[in-house]
Amino acid sequence: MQYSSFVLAAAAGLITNVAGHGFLASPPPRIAGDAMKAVCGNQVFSNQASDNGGNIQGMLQVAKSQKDFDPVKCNVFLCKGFQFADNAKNIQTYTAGQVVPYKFDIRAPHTGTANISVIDTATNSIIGEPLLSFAMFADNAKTIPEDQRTGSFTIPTGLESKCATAGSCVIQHFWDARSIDQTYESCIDFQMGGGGGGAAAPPATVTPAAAAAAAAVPAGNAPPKVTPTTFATAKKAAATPAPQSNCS
Ligand SMILES: *[C@@H]1O[C@H](CO)[C@@H](O)[C@H](O)[C@H]1NC(C)=O
Ligand SMILES: [Cu+2]
Repeated sequence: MQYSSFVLAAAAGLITNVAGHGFLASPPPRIAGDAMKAVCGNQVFSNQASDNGGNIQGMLQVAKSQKDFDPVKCNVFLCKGFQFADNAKNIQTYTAGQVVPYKFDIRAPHTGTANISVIDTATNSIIGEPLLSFAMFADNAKTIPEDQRTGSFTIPTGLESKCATAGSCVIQHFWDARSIDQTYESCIDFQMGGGGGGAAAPPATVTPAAAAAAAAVPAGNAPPKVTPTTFATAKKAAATPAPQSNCS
């Protein structure tokens, strides 16, 4: 009897542990907050606020019946819809050539691919090549190699003007576990700072109209555009019910 209640307790422990599968541990990632709640709705917000390791297919499942989910402003295909406005205290300042150590928390392995890339948030497209890319990531049949949890990436050159302002770009860890149809994204908010990283961009000539427009729409708060590929993924995700698994 004692033994079976132990087994039950252990099983219950596993069950409460199931939701979160992966998230960046450092540098401090973009997290859920009120701005996200406003565009993603209460249910999707709660889903991620209680467990930031959840996958975007799960978010879309939750969002389905929710009238307060705005699929454009809450673009789950970019940083899982987490908003720049909630993360002012997490902005990192980088220079070209800087080597940035990171830690990724694989809470439950699911075989897939992953990359770490600089993303233009206005278009949700990768700038240049991925900084790191894993052809096989979090293979649940193997011991996870340490370099999938802990590593570093190098800030490329050429970001000085495009990523000068926080919110314009993010560094996104993107883990796509096709084996289970779950995708995880975590983002680092950053801006390019002065220092040894190449010539600073010359001060731009700003017209009063442009300044007013910029003030009206802070960078990073503009609704991210959804690319055709992400649309295709969205349709597929919406059409395909999440498979039963030990972590749904
Ligand atoms: C890298 O991640 C992006 C999402 O940021 C994804 O769309 C793309 O297919 C990935 N590319 C590679 C080579 O893994
Ligand atoms: Cu999982």
